[in-house]
Amino acid sequence: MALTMFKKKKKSKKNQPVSNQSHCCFCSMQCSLQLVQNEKRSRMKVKPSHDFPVATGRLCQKGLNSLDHVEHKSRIRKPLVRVDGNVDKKWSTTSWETAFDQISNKMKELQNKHGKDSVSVFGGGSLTNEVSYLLGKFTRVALQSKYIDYNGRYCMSSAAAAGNKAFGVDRGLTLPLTELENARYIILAGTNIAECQPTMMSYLIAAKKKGAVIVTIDPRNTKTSKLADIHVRLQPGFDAMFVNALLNVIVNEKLYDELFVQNRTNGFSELVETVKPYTPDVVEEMTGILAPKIRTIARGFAKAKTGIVFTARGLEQQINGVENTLNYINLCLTTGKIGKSGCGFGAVTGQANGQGGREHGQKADQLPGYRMLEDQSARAHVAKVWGISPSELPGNGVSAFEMFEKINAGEIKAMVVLGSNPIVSSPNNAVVEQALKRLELLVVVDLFETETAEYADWLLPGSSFLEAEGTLTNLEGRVFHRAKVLETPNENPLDYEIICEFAERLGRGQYFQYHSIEDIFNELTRASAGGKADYGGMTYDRLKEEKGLFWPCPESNHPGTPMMFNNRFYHEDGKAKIFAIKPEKPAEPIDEEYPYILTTGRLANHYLSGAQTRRTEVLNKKSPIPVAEIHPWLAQKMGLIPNQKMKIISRRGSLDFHVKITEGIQPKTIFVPFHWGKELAINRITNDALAPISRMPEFKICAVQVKALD
Ligand SMILES: Nc1nc2c(c(=O)[nH]1)N[C@H]1C(S)=C(S)[C@@H](COP(=O)(O)OP(=O)(O)OC[C@H]3O[C@@H](n4cnc5c(=O)[nH]c(N)nc54)[C@H](O)[C@@H]3O)O[C@H]1N2
Ligand SMILES: Nc1nc2c(c(=O)[nH]1)N[C@H]1C(S)=C(S)[C@@H](COP(=O)(O)OP(=O)(O)OC[C@H]3O[C@@H](n4cnc5c(=O)[nH]c(N)nc54)[C@H](O)[C@@H]3O)O[C@H]1N2
Ligand code: SF4
Ligand SMILES: [Mo]
Repeated sequence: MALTMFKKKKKSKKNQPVSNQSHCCFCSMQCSLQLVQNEKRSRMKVKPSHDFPVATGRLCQKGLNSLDHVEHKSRIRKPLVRVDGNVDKKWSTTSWETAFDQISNKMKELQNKHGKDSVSVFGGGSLTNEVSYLLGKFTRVALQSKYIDYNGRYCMSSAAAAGNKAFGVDRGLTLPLTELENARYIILAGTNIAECQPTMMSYLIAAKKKGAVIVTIDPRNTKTSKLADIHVRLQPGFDAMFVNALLNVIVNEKLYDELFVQNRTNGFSELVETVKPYTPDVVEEMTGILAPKIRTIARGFAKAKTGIVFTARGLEQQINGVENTLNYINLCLTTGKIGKSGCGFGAVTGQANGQGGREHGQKADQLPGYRMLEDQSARAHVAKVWGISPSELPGNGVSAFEMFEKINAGEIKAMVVLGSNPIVSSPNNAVVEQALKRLELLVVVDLFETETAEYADWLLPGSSFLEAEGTLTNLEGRVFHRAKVLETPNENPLDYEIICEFAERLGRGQYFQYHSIEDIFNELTRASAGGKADYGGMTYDRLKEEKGLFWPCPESNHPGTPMMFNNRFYHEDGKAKIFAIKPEKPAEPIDEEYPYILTTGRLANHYLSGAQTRRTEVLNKKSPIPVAEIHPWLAQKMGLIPNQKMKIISRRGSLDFHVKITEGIQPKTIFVPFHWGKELAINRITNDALAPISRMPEFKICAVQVKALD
């Protein structure tokens, strides 16, 4: 059988606009970069660019080195299949034709035997809007399966749930970054911007120069907290209680904005009751955070003319992450600091397209434009755009981690992983390992043989950010166009072409007739039109000319919406909801047997599962292995001396680490970065307890024992 779709298109591809302008593939800042010829070595080189309004002319070290992994010798350049069905874990190269044929036949065979839902898809937040959208459509229309979810579940799901509950919509930042310098008080909770969105620091520095007070809240002294006027070093898991103390002061001292509360919110009276017991003195007793410090922050924020609160994964990746986030939102809602210049709330999105990736149907319960899969009118709208009957659309699937549980339960037999490395990034990853081994068909589409791909039956070459044109949505909600700069190695098909080809082979090609990536975007805008994340008024031409547009942008003459909630929130009555939060314990509180708290997170030099940055020499040299950060008090208690290794033991297993002893961490807390695989993967021992609403795993808290090693 001849290759159906992409071959044809390859031939008709003419005058593809060539650009040397792109955007970094790593974090949600999406800084612009340019590829220039390096005269000495006749190689290309990355330089900052002035082609984008955000962080103009700036790149951090990850961006500057982002070409390295693209050109890396270990890039997968041809489709690979296991020799003799995986016995020795050896690969052999094969043709695309064979790969498409054999994989789609296996999918059909499994679906005939076990039902449509036996084949699943696991996507990612680095993918363009178009590929994210297409993965959702592919799962529901070509596979006709309900099982799709993606790595953003591990990332933004608690923030998304909180945004939806409080505001009626989830847009990470409710304001553009340029508003930071208009803020006079900035609270940064569980967000290490200096390492995770480094080029945002210039906005914070500008705010500080104009007189803003900056408060950071983190169990560690971070590179971000260096910029802070006040740093609150709390034990992981105590955010909700700490914020209740702030709200207690705001209520008791009548520092709230009465008019705003009355006209634009519901739920204030419950909050007043709930925060009553959490006086600064009581909370000092329970958390060690001094009462005067609590009062200073509460008064400072409430009385400031303008103020902004940002949160990130520190307090979101917990089983109480939704509630933690809601409480920080309460600071903005009670003081009227939202919907006007210099004010707002932001959950700082993480991945390159972490924002767009969660809007267009990669989530188990969502359709494009944030429509809900089980809402009848949403189904009708999207089915019409897709040319199918609403009854053909499957219902809700399950969250990312739960898909692995479904594999272990025998319900899911096959998985396509495109844009994630879940054995490194999922909690309690023994569950994932068991699942990957159990799958009858695992297809990984990636640039590299990742730790996850080691379990795959098929490994197909994925396209890098420099090769794939498309749109992405940055942390502000700004949708922009990223041009193609390089061809894929061996003229391999792009991710979207691979997906379309599978659809064709599954007999559903009629629904995937695109001539370019722009075609997919145009369909996405129609599918999202009328939804909350409305891209209806966007076109490639507009995105290119206007250097991006903020959603919602419903009409072709609509200017986009940089600042949210100026006049109304997204709930039916136009008001925001204040949720009174009673602080709850983590899934695994510390006890006598497991007396310390393990928390996990990031380093400036590595990105997520490390698939890309561990292959980037300059970065990997700086951070070659994970090092556990501990307080001198804990080191002394263990009898640990510098250069000695330690063992960290959780209820799920144990791992050995080199140690960094630092005053800059809450004494009972241990911090370990998660960018490594196998015996260096901290996710071997993290807790897979999931938040009830968002299904977010508790990456940030688990109880551990520690031991100094000889
Ligand atoms: N260099 C680099 N940059 C990245 C990434 C990367 O891997 N590397 N990943 C990107 C992605 S996908 C994401 S989601 C973002 C994540 O960005 P962040 O959320 O900022 O990163 P983390 O290091 O996971 O966590 C932030 C902080 O939370 C603190 N913390 C832990 N427990 C608690 C708690 O209970 N309460 C509070 N208040 N703080 C706590 C940690 O000490 C840590 O400093 O970064 C993005 N940018
Ligand atoms: N313990 C602990 N675990 C965590 C977290 C934590 O704080 N602590 N944070 C969680 C968070 S916030 C996140 S976002 C997850 C992320 O975790 P992962 O999903 O594992 O993240 P990545 O390493 O970005 O994996 C992306 C993979 O896709 C490939 N890739 C990149 N771009 C493309 C593309 O365009 N096409 C194709 N085909 N492939 C591509 C890369 O090579 C890489 O292998 O980790 C989560 N896990
Ligand atoms: S700040 Fe983020 S987007 Fe910008 S260069 Fe660094 S990693 Fe890339
Ligand atoms: Mo993330």
